[in-house]
Amino acid sequence: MKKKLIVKGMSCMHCVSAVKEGLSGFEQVEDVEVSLEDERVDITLTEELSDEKIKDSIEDQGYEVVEIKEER
Ligand SMILES: [Cu+2]
Repeated sequence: MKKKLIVKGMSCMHCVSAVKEGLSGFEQVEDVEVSLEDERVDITLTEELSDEKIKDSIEDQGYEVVEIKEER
């Protein structure tokens, strides 16, 4: 399962690692890919992880989640 997010506020590699690190704390997260240019965060999951938790994790780092789309 993949979740594709649009995230505002990421501006450099530090932001990318902060987002990745926050998400890697969830055992369901298998992989995280971030594109700064496109303001995208693609998360590969082994099991369902709620949008709420994903959103909280990223927003705790100081970034804004504007969209979450699910792909199976
Ligand atoms: Cu940054």
